[in-house]
Amino acid sequence: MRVPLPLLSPTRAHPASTSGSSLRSAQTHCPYCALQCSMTLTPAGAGAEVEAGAGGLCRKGWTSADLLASPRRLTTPLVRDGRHGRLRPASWDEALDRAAAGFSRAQELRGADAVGVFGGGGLTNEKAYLLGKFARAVLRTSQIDYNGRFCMSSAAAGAMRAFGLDRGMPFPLDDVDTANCLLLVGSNLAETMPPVMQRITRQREAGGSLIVVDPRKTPTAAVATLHLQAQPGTDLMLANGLLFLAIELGHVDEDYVASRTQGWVDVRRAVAGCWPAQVERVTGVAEPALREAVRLLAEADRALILTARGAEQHAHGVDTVSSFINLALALGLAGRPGSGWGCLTGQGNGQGGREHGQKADQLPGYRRLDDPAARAHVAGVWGMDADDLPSPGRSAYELLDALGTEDGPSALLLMGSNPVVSAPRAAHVQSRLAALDCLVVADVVLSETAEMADVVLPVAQWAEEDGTTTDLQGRVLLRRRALDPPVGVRTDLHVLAGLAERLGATTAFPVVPQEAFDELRRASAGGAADYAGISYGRLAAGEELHWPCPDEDHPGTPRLFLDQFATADGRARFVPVSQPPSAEPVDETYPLLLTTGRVTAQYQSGAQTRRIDALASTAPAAFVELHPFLAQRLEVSDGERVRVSTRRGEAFVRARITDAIRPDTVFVPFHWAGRQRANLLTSDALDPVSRMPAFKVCAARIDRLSEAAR
Ligand SMILES: Nc1nc2c(c(=O)[nH]1)N[C@H]1C(S)=C(S)[C@@H](COP(=O)(O)OP(=O)(O)OC[C@H]3O[C@@H](n4cnc5c(=O)[nH]c(N)nc54)[C@H](O)[C@@H]3O)O[C@H]1N2
Ligand SMILES: Nc1nc2c(c(=O)[nH]1)N[C@H]1C(S)=C(S)[C@@H](COP(=O)(O)OP(=O)(O)OC[C@H]3O[C@@H](n4cnc5c(=O)[nH]c(N)nc54)[C@H](O)[C@@H]3O)O[C@H]1N2
Ligand code: SF4
Ligand SMILES: [Mo]
Repeated sequence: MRVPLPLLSPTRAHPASTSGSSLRSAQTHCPYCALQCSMTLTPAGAGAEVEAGAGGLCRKGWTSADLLASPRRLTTPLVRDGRHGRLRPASWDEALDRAAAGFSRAQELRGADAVGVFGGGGLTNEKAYLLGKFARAVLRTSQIDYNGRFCMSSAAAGAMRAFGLDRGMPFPLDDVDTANCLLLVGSNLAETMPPVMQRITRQREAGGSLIVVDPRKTPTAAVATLHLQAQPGTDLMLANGLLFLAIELGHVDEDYVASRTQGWVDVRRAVAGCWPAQVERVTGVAEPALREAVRLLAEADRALILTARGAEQHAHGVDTVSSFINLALALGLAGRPGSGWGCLTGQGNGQGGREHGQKADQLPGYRRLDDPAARAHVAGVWGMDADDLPSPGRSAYELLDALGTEDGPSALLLMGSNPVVSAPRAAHVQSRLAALDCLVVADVVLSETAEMADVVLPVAQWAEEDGTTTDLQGRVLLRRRALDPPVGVRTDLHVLAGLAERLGATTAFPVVPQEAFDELRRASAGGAADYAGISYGRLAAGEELHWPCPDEDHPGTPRLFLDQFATADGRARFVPVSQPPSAEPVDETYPLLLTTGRVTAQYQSGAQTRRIDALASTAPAAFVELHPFLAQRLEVSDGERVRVSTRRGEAFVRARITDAIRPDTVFVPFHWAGRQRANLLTSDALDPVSRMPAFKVCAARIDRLSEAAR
């Protein structure tokens, strides 16, 4: 039974958003991707100057400070009067009161699950942890998930079932430099993590080979030893075909398979039909290239197989990940220093953000919400009864899809995502958001999703607050505050504390990041992702700490699985998988394969990077890449505006003709809003295990527009 929430008092004192001026040079990390490049930030004028750390920066990192003093950021809360009123400036008290009242009303009418929470993998560990705590301990709702479901979930599920643990790279990034063979599957590192290309240059100069699997000849594929230009959605067949050849050519590491794994016989049987000719027919990759790939992998002393979103964002993404892990296990790579399988985590805190309780089925420390011991531990830290913790809820897309329906949430708190642009089947998601009685968005800018909100809360940016992130290799990093947020802006921690107080929370919501982190350490202690031994003090002193790190004397764990895997018997699990039929086959009406992804100068939904002039001028608009043969058949010329349509809807973008793409495939980047949105087109087919949407392939068509509309 839910206890009615207390009435709200209209005004109350609040901690100020700034605590006196403290301008100083600070060591920090880039706000964007999971590489978390280091930088020094020095306050200058109203903003700050960026100096690159040793690894360098891409142009998003160089320009990241431009949004700090930008007039395009939010500096005052906004509220909407009535359903159809306009957003108008409001005080923090009015905005937080409105938000809390909206949540209380929804729960009084329809119970705890009437309020949903949607988080993001860009949030610091402290924020992700407290957002999960807010959902479970204050709202007591089961309806929380986050955008990492769109990003990391298939790789995470694949790693869990093979190794019993999910840390994107179970080895240090430095291993890339020394790999004799590097297989990149569906990763365009040259555009999505440009500084890593320096490592690949070193790797190549030392005689290493690079194999890239991508339907496009990306800048990454362009420097490869071998580019396998497979059809989108066929990576699983490709991996099984490589394993078939590895068996045929005698490259299986039998000793390793016998001593460190389980389930080999079933996998060997599962790939028995994956003859090169069959693989070529499905993937489009010719037999000699398959043989060459196996040779390069098998002859390497140290070989790495890394998957990214191209392989994972499919309706069978988990099985695809399993197929590459199977290959890595058969070759004896996983858990051997310098070799292995890993996934290239994407968002700034894509790793930490998936460990501390934003996920529908999860408690901090990568614990499971359905595990009684985990519930008891975390409830103890939160000072509540374990029976009062909710059960697992809906996954991200299913949560968005349920908003405003009979049994879905009627109110939503959204922090760190812009689903109007980034969710699959975006027009439908937009209509679900519009059906809410109360949408509360905390953001640094008025994103397309914030524009729809009833309450908008303007929050501080990375350089204006302390916090930790966990990078793609599982290393925890400290971002130090360099400058004060503008007047009128508060931190996400203040937002959560302000809402928790208004909703009568009986458990603490620290607003000092270090205190939040210390609580997270206790909550994660003993869990898979154990942060107990990691402290602000150790990080500030320059220690390189990878989780698990169970106590303050522990050096952290840069390499996992050296002696055993995290399964009950210490052995890795082979999982037999086979290529399923396409979730959406092409037909006469939709004869092309549409895939989506990224460009260097824009980040994600573009909410931040479209507001940075230097980036917006480099990459001002969406486009569709099409092969010259296709362009000729459609009589489309370069630069012409065309209509791209799928069973979900249509988008209008300019044609970019390039022979870097397969003739049967077209590519649209997803960073833009309105009618240029790639996600007006994408399908909501979900992976049955991870609930990852199939962003990377659906059936599409391209049409010319009337002359006047081009
Ligand atoms: N510039 C920039 N960098 C970013 C980001 C950004 O938005 N902009 N976002 C960050 C985040 S959150 C993430 S998750 C990472 C993503 O990093 P990546 O995974 O490298 O990025 P994507 O462009 O989504 O996809 C990579 C490649 O997959 C290919 N691909 C498409 N379909 C398939 C397929 O079926 N199989 C295979 N093998 N390949 C396919 C595409 O052609 C594309 O080149 O980037 C991070 N870095
Ligand atoms: N078609 C297609 N769609 C995709 C993908 C694809 O490849 N193709 N990739 C998917 C992937 S991998 C991802 S990760 C998602 C990402 O897509 P989104 O979840 O939309 O990610 P962002 O654009 O980074 O959104 C972050 C929002 O939070 C705000 N923000 C930034 N920092 C903070 C903060 O500290 N606090 C708060 N409160 N707000 C903050 C930003 O201004 C922005 O509005 O997109 C997915 N969508
Ligand atoms: S590679 Fe990623 S972390 Fe590094 S500067 Fe670019 S966006 Fe920032
Ligand atoms: Mo991502």
